Amino acid sequence: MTIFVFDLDGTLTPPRLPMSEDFEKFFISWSKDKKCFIATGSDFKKVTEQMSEIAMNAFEGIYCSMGNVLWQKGEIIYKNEFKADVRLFEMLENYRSSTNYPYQLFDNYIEKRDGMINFSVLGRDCPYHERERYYAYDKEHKEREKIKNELMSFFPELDIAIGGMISMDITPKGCGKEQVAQKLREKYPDEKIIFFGDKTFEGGNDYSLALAVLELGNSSVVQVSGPDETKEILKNM
Ligand code: M1P
Repeated sequence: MTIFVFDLDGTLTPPRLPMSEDFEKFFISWSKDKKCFIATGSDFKKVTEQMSEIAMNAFEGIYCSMGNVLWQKGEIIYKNEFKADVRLFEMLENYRSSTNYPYQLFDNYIEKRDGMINFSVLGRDCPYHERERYYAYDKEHKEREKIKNELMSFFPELDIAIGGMISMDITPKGCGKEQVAQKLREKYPDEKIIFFGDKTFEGGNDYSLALAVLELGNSSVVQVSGPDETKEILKNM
């Protein structure tokens, strides 16, 4: 049997938006005789906002917060802790207060999740159009990349992944998405593992997991442009 692993935002759903009804319906029926997992940077609450309970139940397990928590059928199987250095928080506060971003900022800019921190200069409590505005600003000014590079030189023991549109995911080294590959291989020593992600290229937040999956052997990675392409590929499998 093949093990299918899916990133969430940009792969099964548009970023931070619900899975389409059509895709949910298709997926529930397609996955009936298969073993599927999600591997996402988001926490479980966000997954529940983007997917119906029936669709979530189509997955054998949901690795949240970069694989730092595993949910199975509504129960936590394990979770990791991350006690970050106080100087990290000071620097994050400083990036927030000294940003040159010229528009409104929102609350929830340092979100502590199990085993990781999500940091967004803009703040996670922003409406969707503000995400798009920050994303365009960041593309031009590379604010997140600059912050990431600076933080990595101060804290070499950390990993930082710029995954979505407005934020970055901070974890101890080795506790990023890549940890999901080993955990799956322990569970399924002989099965083929296929990972679907929209950012499996260098610099993307699926890259570390894509590399780790390929290193396992008897595995492959599928780069997709979005949920529509994921669905098309699954249809033909
Ligand atoms: O799944 C990709 C990313 O989605 C969100 O990113 P953003 O809010 O920046 O679009 C976050 O949940 C992030 O943790 C996650 O990696």
